[in-house]
Amino acid sequence: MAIFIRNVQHSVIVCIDCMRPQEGTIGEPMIVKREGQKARGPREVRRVLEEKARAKGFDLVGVTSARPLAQGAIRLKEWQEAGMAADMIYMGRPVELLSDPRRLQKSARSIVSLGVSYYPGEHPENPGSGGRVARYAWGKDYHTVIRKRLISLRVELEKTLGCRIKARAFTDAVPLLERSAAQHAGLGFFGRNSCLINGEIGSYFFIADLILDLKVETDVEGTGTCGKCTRCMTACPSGAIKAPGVVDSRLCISYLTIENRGRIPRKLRKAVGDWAFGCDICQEVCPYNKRKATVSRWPEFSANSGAGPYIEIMEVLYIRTDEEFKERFGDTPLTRPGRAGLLRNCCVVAGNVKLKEAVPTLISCLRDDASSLVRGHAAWALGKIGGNVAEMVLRKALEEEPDGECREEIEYALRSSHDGGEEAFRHLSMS
Ligand code: B12
Ligand code: SF4
Ligand code: SF4
Repeated sequence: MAIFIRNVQHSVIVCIDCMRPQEGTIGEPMIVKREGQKARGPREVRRVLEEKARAKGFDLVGVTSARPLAQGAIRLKEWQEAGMAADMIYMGRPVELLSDPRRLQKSARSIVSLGVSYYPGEHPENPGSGGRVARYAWGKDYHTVIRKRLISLRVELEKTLGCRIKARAFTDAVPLLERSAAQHAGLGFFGRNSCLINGEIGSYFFIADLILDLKVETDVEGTGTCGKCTRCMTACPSGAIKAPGVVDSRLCISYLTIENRGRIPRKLRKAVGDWAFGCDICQEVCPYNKRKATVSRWPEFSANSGAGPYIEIMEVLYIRTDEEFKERFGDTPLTRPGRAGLLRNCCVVAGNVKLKEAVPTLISCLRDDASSLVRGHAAWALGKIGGNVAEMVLRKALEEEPDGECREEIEYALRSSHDGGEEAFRHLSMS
């Protein structure tokens, strides 16, 4: 019987009876049959995969071949050319790279696409001082949680199939069109909100992948339809769904509050509402989710295992160092925008909900925060909330502020504070 013993450089297969090394290291995929074991065909491998993946808690299992994702590539190119990737450098990479699994792993033969429901339940009502968090981020950091299970799935497959498997395991972490691959693997169809929708569980699920050098029987493509429904397109508060299945990141609240490293454009701030991290509106209105969403079986994604449905605006606005930030949010997805990004978002929420209690905290941000991004957005929020104290503090800050963009925000805030804290809300489109 053969098992694998790993060292840092490569894996070595040893016989556990005689403990002698056997042939085959990483980079040289080979099948080592156990004594008396029959070779397994692609169909049998598919069966074993299904059984093991389900036992590990994956809700959806599908397989497609490791061929380039041709249709997705065309749509991706159009999307990139229209500037819809905004400042996400990794999404501007060559289309050939993002659409070809073999560029990630030369020996790839199959993509195993897995779905994990993260649905933690419905948002309770905002307590008033909360910044809303998108459901996928209520719990622990899914990258780490899912990857662990993917790796242990691969190990179990190796054990059961008795062969070395070269695999790449990831979720939302490498340049590959995961939704396209998952659609080919039968996990669902593209909704008009561009999310992959599964007829049984809706769209609140992560996609996780194992790229394997093993031939596995493939599944039929995912099919389904939105029919005449256009609810997501109508409900999107910033008009980000430009056409069915096409989301302009520059307008999407999820992008603006998570991936965006700079300012949230002023004309889009009102649309952010109370979303402090991500946005679920185009999924909330979806009839598939209304009917089918069932609570995740993974305890790591439950509301009380991480940040939960709301973060306390005033608490977050007092986080002044990266160490404090890491301590508070370290094992959750909320680290993605960084400390300054999350505080920026909380300022926008405070301004939108006119959180008067947050004025002292916003003043502290404006005076003491090391990031001009935070100072500028704090100024905006003070301008929105208005009042004599806010105006006085803004005037003083204008004299002392060294950053040009930030001074411009303060001037704007002073103007809107004059207008009674109300900013004219103009047309949202970027064009
Ligand atoms: C960049 C990115 C974003 C960007 C851009 C989103 C976008 N729609 O493109 C931003 C930051 C806005 C974002 C937001 C969100 N994201 Co995101 N994101 C990604 C990422 C890294 C790449 C997506 C991408 O390739 N976009 C480029 C466009 C061109 O591709 P696409 O949207 O998939 O479009 C495809 C369709 O058009 C399809 N297609 C082909 N033929 C046809 C035909 C028809 C008729 C249609 C309609 C479509 C279609 O081909 C295109 C290419 O695959 C993926 C992970 C990954 N590596 O794939 C996660 C991913 C898509 N995100 C995910 C999630 C959970 C979210 C959010 C829900 C998070 C939140 N709550 O805030 C929102 C949803 C917003 C939305 N409506 O899309 C999940 C989606 C899971 C699912 N069930 O669909 C993914 C897959 C991560 C994961 N591994 O689980 N995201
Ligand atoms: S995530 Fe929010 S902003 Fe983005 S497309 Fe959906 S509804 Fe619009
Ligand atoms: S809300 Fe309607 S149009 Fe949008 S994805 Fe769901 S079914 Fe499709």
